[in-house]
Amino acid sequence: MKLLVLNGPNLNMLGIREPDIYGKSTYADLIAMIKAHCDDKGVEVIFKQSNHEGDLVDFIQQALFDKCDGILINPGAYTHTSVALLDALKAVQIPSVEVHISDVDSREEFRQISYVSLIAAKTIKGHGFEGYIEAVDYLIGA
Ligand code: CA2
Repeated sequence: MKLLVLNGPNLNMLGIREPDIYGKSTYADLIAMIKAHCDDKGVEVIFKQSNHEGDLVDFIQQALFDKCDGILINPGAYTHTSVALLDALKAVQIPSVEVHISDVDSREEFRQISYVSLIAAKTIKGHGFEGYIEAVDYLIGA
């Protein structure tokens, strides 16, 4: 079992700004937490982050050639705008889970639109970093 964990724009800033919304822990802390959980479950995991939409599309396509069994994606603000990410996820036909650290439903109206949710098998919102662990468990069928 191999998973891709893909984070979109500004998630590399975790712990540096807006701790009231996204918490005090850093992107490196997030990766370490997911890696420890995957090691525990015997799951191979690849981590990618980019601030660029095209890079994220490339990483999704690469998951097909890397024979990934699942994609965990927090598309950041591209959640609310990107048909390209939706099309890429549709194209690779790899089961995906959409994760949002914050509860997007209780924030601005524009955050309540998600193109990625049209293909994601599950969307987890507002569970903080723990949402990524829940997504791993869902994809591995734990
Ligand atoms: O709640 C989430 O995980 C989001 O995907 C985060 C995105 C936001 O655009 C989505 O609506 C919801 C933004 C990520 C920005 O992350 C930052 C972290 C620390 C400091 C500044 C931004």
